[in-house]
Amino acid sequence: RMLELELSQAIREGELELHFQPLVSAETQDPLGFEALVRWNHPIRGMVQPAEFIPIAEQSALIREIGDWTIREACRKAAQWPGELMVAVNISARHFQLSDIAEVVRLALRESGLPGERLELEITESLLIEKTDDVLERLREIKAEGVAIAMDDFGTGYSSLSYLMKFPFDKIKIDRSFVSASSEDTVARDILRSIIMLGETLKVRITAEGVETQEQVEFLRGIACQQLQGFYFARPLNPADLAHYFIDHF
Ligand code: G
Ligand code: G
Ligand code: MN
Ligand code: NA
Repeated sequence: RMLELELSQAIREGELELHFQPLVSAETQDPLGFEALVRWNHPIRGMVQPAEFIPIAEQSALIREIGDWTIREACRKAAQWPGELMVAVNISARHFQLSDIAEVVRLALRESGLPGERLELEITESLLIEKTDDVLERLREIKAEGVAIAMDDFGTGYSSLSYLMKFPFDKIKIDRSFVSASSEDTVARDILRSIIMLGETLKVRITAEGVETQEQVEFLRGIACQQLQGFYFARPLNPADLAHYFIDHF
């Protein structure tokens, strides 16, 4: 495939870049950190979204190079940010299979100087479906570096609750479909309330994703959701927009 060939050159050519979307405190609306979202700045096609090229990368071993690069680049960038801001990196299940992620994380922290406590890895349930014991062991190894593990897209898979029993997640990111539905649907609001209570019981931090309206912010604050993320606060920011964001907020 044409795109696959080009993708293999993209890293070397410096065509991949990270955009960063803020996660804010629900209480103060101050930024707590950013989620790294990879983009491919293709010389002819323009900005290619991850939904287009991550699946292609996952079909080959390219996801290993892209994923390893993303971890190292996210740490390198975050080490230059003001204050104690954290950075969250999405890890695909296939990347986790192909790479020694714990080793990559250790290298990324060492070469950037970023404290492990300021890095978070976002994983989805698809990772936990396979070879659970091995995966859990490697996640523990990563946690031992001080790095937090978040369950991404919570509520959309088919076995989220059983995974919460099997592994001590530091954070749950509630899928944006619940936040979106909450504007119209009392059941969605009841589910959100229940997930917050679950988080309190398990001592797991909760982030609500896909926050787009003031009304959603107020509802989520009212039910004591701690962290918010979504277009209401900011879209994923390219390097120039991120620089402006820092000027405005620090
Ligand atoms: O940024 P955007 O909303 O277009 O992201 C679309 C999807 O691509 C999301 O599910 C997101 O988690 C995923 N994605 C974005 N960046 C990365 C990345 O660096 N690695 C992996 N594995 N997935 C990513
Ligand atoms: O799967 P994951 O949660 O990593 O997906 C992140 C994706 O969600 C990114 O592509 C990002 O652009 C998108 N996103 C972030 N905030 C919002 C939002 O408020 N609304 C919508 N529709 N998408 C969002
Ligand atoms: Mn994510
Ligand atoms: Na998510």
